[in-house]
Amino acid sequence: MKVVYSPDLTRHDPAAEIWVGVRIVGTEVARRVELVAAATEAQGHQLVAPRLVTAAELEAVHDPGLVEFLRTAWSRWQESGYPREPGQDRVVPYVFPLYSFSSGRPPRRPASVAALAGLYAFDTMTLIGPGSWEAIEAAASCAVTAVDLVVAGEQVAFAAVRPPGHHAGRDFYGGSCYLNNSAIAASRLVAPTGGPVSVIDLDAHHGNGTQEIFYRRADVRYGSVHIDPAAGYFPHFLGFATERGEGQGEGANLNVPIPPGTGDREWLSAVEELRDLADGSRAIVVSLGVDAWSDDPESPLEVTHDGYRTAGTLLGEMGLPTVIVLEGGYDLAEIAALTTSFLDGFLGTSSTGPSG
Ligand code: SP5
Ligand code: ZN
Repeated sequence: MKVVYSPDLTRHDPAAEIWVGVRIVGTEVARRVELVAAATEAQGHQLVAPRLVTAAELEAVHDPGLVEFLRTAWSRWQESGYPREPGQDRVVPYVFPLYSFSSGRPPRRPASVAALAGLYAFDTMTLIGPGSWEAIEAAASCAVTAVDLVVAGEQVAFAAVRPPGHHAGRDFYGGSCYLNNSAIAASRLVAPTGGPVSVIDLDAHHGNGTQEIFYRRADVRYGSVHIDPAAGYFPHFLGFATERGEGQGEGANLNVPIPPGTGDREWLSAVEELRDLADGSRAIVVSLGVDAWSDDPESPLEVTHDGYRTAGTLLGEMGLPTVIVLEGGYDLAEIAALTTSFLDGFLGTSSTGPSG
C-alpha cells in the first residue's frame, strides 16, 4: 500500500493550546505523524510524496476567505506586533462574532487580525504560528494525492497527515483542525467514481466539520462513532444521534454517540452500523483517528489494538476503493501500533507489531 507523507507536515508546531483560558501543553505534535510514517514504512509500505493541492480542490469544500486567512494569518500576526506586545507568539482569537451578535446579518470584516481570527475559529485551542500553513497545505496535498492513487487503480491509499481535519468546516477551524483533509478527499472522489462516497469517522470525537460540509448533500454520506457529547465531551454542541442530515442529505448522516468507558464490543457494533450506512457507495474515506484507544489522553473510550484491527477488517471486507486519512490519536507510545493494527486488519495481513 502507498502511504502519502511529507516532511512539511512537521513544520506546524502549535506547542500549546489555550484551554479554559490557560496555556497548556498541546498534544497534537509533529512527532505523531513521524512515528506513524516510520512504522508503516517499517512494515513494507511505500512512502510517496504529495503533489500540491489546487485552489479548486480546497474551495470545493472550503470558503476562499478561510483559506486566505489560514495562508496569511501568521505573517499578519507578526506585522501586527503581537509577539512583542502583549507577548503572544501564536495566532489566537479574541472576539467571536456569534450569529445573533449581528442578528444574522453577515459580520463586517474587522481590520484587526486578532478579531478576524474570531470570525473563523470556533475555539481558542487551535493555534497558528510559523510553519502552520505549510503543514496545513501539505496535509490537504497528501489527501488529494491519496485520491489520485485510488483513482489510478490502487485499492487503498493512506494519507499519513497532521494537522488533522475533521473538526474544520466550510468556513471555520478548531479542535486542532484547519482544513478538512477527509472532506477534501471525499469531495474529490465523487466525480471519478460517480458517487456516492461515504466518510466513515473512527476518531474518538465527532467530526463536526465533515458533518456540516456534507449535511445537505446526498453524494457524500457521513457516519461517525464517538464519545457522547452529552457526557460533556468535545465538540460539545454536535454529534448527537438526532442529526440525520437535511434536504437532499436527509438520512445520509449517521452519528453513533457512545458513553465513556465503552470498549471494543460496542464500538465495533457501531462500526458495523457505519458500514451499513456506506452500503452502495462507490468509495469510502476513513477518518482514522486512533484516540478511541483506552489510554489516549484526549478520550475516555476503551478501544484496544485488536478493536482497531477488527475495524480495519470490517471496512476492508467492503472491497471498495478506499482513502484512509489520519485524524487524532495522542498516545505517542501507541499511535503507530494502533495505526498499523487498523491497516493490517484492512489489508488482511497478519500483524508483526507489538500487539500481535
Ligand atoms: C482531531 C482531534 O482528535 N481533535 C480533538 C480535539 C479535542 N480536544 C479537546 C480538548 C479538551 C481539553 N483538552 C485538555 C486536556 C487536559 N488534560
Ligand atoms: Zn479526536
